[in-house]
Amino acid sequence: MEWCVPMPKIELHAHLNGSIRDSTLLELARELGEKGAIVFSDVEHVILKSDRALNEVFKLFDLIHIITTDHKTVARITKEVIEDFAADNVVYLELRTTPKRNDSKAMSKRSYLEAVLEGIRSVNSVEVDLSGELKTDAFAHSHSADGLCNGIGSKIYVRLLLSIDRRETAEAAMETVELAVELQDFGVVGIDLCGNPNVGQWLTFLPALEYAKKQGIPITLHCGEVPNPVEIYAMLDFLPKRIGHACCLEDEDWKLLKRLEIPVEICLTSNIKTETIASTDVHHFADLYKSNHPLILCTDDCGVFSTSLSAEYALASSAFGLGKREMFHLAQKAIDFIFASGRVKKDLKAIFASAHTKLNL
Ligand code: 6MZ
Repeated sequence: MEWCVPMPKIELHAHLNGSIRDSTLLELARELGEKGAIVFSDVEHVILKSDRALNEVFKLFDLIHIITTDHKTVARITKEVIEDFAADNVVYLELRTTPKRNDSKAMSKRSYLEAVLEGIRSVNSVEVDLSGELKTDAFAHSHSADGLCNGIGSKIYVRLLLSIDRRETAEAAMETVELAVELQDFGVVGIDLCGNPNVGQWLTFLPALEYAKKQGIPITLHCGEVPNPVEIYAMLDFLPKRIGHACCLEDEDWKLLKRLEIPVEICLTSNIKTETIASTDVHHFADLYKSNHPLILCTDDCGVFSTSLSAEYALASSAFGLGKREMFHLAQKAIDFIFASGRVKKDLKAIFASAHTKLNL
């Protein structure tokens, strides 16, 4: 399905530390091994393995975080991840990451984010639009009409979602939301709640999430990755702008989700590799698509699950019998669910309109 690659695409659910190139992770792990901080031969096979159940994925993230959490590396992986999405013709990327404090590296949540922003600014293989949503910021690359004319591949809009990890405290969650409020001028457009769904309580994060809502920051929640009816109901009742996964909803939850028209970020490969969903044959994509429910195809962790957004489109196309035109329409529909401003939506509509003609659809 080579046609999935040239198609412009929108990525709304991608975790920074889940999207790292294997080659970079191996190189960094080898360096740490040489310094005696880890045993490289113990971690090499863990990095290269791509099928792992949900709980194992979070063990891998603990290892990845040991390898990546210093300022220089955070900037490097951010740059590479953006370059990789741009090379796959992703024209708008909402990249999410958990701001981390790491005292041994003199890292605060704020300095972690500064490193992420530095990584974005250092991308030079493609023009990056990181304009603030409130006013033009000092870090923004110029927004040129040329980028639009050149179309796909020459420019990528990058926005950030700050994630709250379910292992965090209420205070740490609040600190993340405060940073999101403060950094709206620097490309931060939303808040995400993520992490091991078997850890932590929804109520711990509610004050921070309510504060974000009050401040007008859009919120997306990892919802229903494991069966947890009480939490799933509470999450839907909170009225997030989007939810991720929605694998373990019950009949009543589906009804509520559809009535509330909450868009769902669908991560097919992730759900199948983590065994959250047995196969595409029983994946909820089919029912949501048939019901015309808002949904967006996403990668989740393209490094950890060895995928790409084009591969996710190809998989959906073959698994659900959708043709080139339907897939293009699905990609285009995602514009309605991005967290960036109306100006960006307008630009994206122009990019898709021009691609529609060019791709002969
Ligand atoms: C829930 C996930 C996830 O934030 O360090 N993360 N949370 N479900 C998933 N499905 C498989 N995949 C990734 O990126 C890594 C973090 O993203 C979350 C986890 O909290 C993980 O530690 P950052 O850039």
